[in-house]
Amino acid sequence: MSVSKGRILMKSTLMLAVVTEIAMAMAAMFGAEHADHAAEMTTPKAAVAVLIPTEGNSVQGVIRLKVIGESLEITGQVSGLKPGEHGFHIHEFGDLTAADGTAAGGHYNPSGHEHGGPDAADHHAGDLGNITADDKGIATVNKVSKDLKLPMIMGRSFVVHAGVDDLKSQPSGDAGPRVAVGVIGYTKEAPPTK
Ligand SMILES: [Cu+2]
Ligand SMILES: [Zn+2]
Repeated sequence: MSVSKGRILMKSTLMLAVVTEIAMAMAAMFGAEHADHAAEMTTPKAAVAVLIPTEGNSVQGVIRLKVIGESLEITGQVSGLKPGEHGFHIHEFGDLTAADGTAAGGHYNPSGHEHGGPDAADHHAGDLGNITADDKGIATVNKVSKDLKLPMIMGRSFVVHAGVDDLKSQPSGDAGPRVAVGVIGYTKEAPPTK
């Protein structure tokens, strides 16, 4: 190898080292930026679920979730119901592939409690009790949960039942078939509800 060729080789090796260092520094910068974005994505402030009827039903609605301090506000409207009370829960999966809504799984219950009313000492995190439909079949939802944190339930689902949740039968309050289901998804800040 000639002297000049050796120099060029050394120079280019040096260049490569410098370029590599710059690339690594940039990657670290972008990496940090991505990490920030990831943190943003995992701390949602608002969410929405569009309820669609299960097979043979015409129940539908929109439920909005909004973080207010340490609580989670759950508001919305559900229509197409039989007048009276209907079990209303967050179920484990955001899977709507079954026509009868059963792919949504059981009540969201991360801490292994028994089923109960939302104010009972022992209840599933997803137990929201009942919603009440008026004589037009419309239920206005207005609940506040102190146990549920929005990041825990993103991608899970709301389920509305044909019957009343008795707040005590195991494992799900004997609320009957599922008449509507909706997956909880990210949204912009929810509009004012009051
Ligand atoms: Cu349910
Ligand atoms: Zn339950």
